[in-house]
Amino acid sequence: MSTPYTFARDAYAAYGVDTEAAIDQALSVPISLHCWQADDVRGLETPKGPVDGGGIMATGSHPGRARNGDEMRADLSKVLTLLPGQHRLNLHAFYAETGDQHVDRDALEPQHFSRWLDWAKQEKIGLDFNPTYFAHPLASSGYTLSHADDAIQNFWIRHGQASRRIAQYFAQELKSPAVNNHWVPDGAKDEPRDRFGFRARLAAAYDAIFADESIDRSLCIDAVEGKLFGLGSEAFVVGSQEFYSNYALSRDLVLCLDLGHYHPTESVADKVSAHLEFHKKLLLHTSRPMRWDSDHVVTFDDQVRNLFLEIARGDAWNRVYVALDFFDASINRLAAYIIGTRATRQAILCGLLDLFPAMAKQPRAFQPHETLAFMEHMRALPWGAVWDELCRRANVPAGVDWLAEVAGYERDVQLQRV
Ligand code: RNT
Ligand code: ZN
Repeated sequence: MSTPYTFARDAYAAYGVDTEAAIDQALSVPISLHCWQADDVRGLETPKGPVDGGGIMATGSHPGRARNGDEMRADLSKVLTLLPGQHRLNLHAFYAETGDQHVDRDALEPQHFSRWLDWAKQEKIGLDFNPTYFAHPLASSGYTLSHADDAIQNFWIRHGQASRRIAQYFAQELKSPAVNNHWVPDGAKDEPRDRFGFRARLAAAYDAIFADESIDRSLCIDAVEGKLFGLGSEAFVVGSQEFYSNYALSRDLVLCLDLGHYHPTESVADKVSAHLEFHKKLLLHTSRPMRWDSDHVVTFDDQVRNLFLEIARGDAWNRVYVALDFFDASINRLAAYIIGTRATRQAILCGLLDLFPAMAKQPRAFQPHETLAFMEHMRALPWGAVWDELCRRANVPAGVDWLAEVAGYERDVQLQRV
């Protein structure tokens, strides 16, 4: 019997593309869900740090935000039932749960995340980690690891060191390497007098963090993330793209590319082969910058599609870690997760449905206009029917059939949070 999927399978087979293999592989790529969409990047510390989020900000006041770790985990568990494929959870250090006790960032230990770890075991997923170098009184000057005051800089170095011990512990407990991503907000709103000093101090601080030989680098996978600018760091970002590309390469660390961290006309897809010629691995933060690094929910846009098409063309699946990074407080937060994660996996699937590998076996080379014509044709091919089949095989709702689940959960759970 002919179904939308068999029709699509045959349409792709005509170009030598195996949709069955694409579905299997697309399901197997782990996507790390960022915990911070669930609570609008607030964190669970008591007392809560300053509202200043280091230049990142969730806007909106849709009701139903998770107010504590239990609510976050409940929301994330629900989300996971509505997503196809392999997932992980990406935790930030300020989601430690320390009860009545105040534990500062430099004193955090694995035990402060035991509830997250238990949850990850129950969900059978791996954990990733991020030191939190923002939303803290010692970050209010706008500088952390590059701070000129030794006492402040050392505090953040100790936090970075603690984060690696925590990531390593997660990896050991869950038998799955944990990516530990370092991003600092350090920078200046207006033209600084000194740039050299800040960059020298940032490199020295990271060197102190990564010098800890008790950390097994095959368990704690350290990544570093640069950006172009932030709110309050418009003129100068200490950890710029060039800084981190050079730093990661020279220290054998993973470089993180966030889709929102470039000038809007730059193509992140184009950067992949340039970096992978030299770097061993990349961490990808999928996001959607709208006019600026606004961290909108990821959609199936050209940036995301082209990024994963490029990963597929380089057969670089084992050289990238895929993680999400967006936060929108103006819409239902479960839906935000589901839309953004599905869009990311749809782009992975479409990368795997690329027509060109099979066509490259043809005896004659393509002319540029033919390449362009096939690229356009790929948009029109019935990938949506392949996606729906992927969802069915993963036993999750296809299409937008998950909306009813989100509506029920909003009514019964989220809107009861008053
Ligand atoms: C900030 C970076 C960073 C953060 C998270 C919360 O611009 O993208 O990844 O979004 O650490
Ligand atoms: Zn990011």
